[in-house]
Amino acid sequence: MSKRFTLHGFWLSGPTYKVGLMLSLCGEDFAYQSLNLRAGEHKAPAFLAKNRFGQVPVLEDAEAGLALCQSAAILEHLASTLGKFGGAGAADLARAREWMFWDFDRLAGPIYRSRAQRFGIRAFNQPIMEMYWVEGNAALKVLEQALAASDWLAGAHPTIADIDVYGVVAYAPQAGFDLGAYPAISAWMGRMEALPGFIASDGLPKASRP
Ligand SMILES: N[C@@H](CCC(=O)N[C@@H](CS)C(=O)NCC(=O)O)C(=O)O
Repeated sequence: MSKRFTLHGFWLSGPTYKVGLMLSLCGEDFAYQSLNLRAGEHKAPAFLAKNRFGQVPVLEDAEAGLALCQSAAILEHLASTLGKFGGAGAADLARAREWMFWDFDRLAGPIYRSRAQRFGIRAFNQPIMEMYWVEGNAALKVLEQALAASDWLAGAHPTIADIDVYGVVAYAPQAGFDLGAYPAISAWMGRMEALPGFIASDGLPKASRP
């Protein structure tokens, strides 16, 4: 039987992981379409018809008749359509959205890009890498303070904010950031990893599956 959700992505992609993690935590089995980014499959007309921005991830929701891009927007769609991880009310959801916007504004850039440099995917010069180091640690400090005061980022339970931000922080060690200096973040990661259905950042399928 064909599945409701098809995730298009790449197993090393952090934004793809965020969506895979959300689906898995929601207990949703999903089809997976692996794209070869090196070969430029994400810029081919067939894929651009699904995502005009030419990026992974894309989530197709057959029931809603939608192909969605931008991981945070996808998380919000899943939270509302599945009724999970959207918070206990409008205030939690509003707070969760703040964290997701902050994530791509302050946290994801330094961490994803430092990791890409280490993996040889991007080549930044030394001053840029130093800037990412300063910015990444500044963002981690903000997160550390929030998580020292509260178990979860938005409300009393895990939400899409935690899933979104976890999908960046999980790569911090690969990017060269020492999470040992952030005890509240480390404890929160332990709570995330104990959630039923959790998958690790290397747990995305490496090949397509129906
Ligand atoms: N803000 C987007 C970022 C997506 C993104 O940067 N995807 C990368 C892979 S991790 C990509 O497709 N890069 C190829 C490109 O931008 O051409 C999201 O959260 O979905």
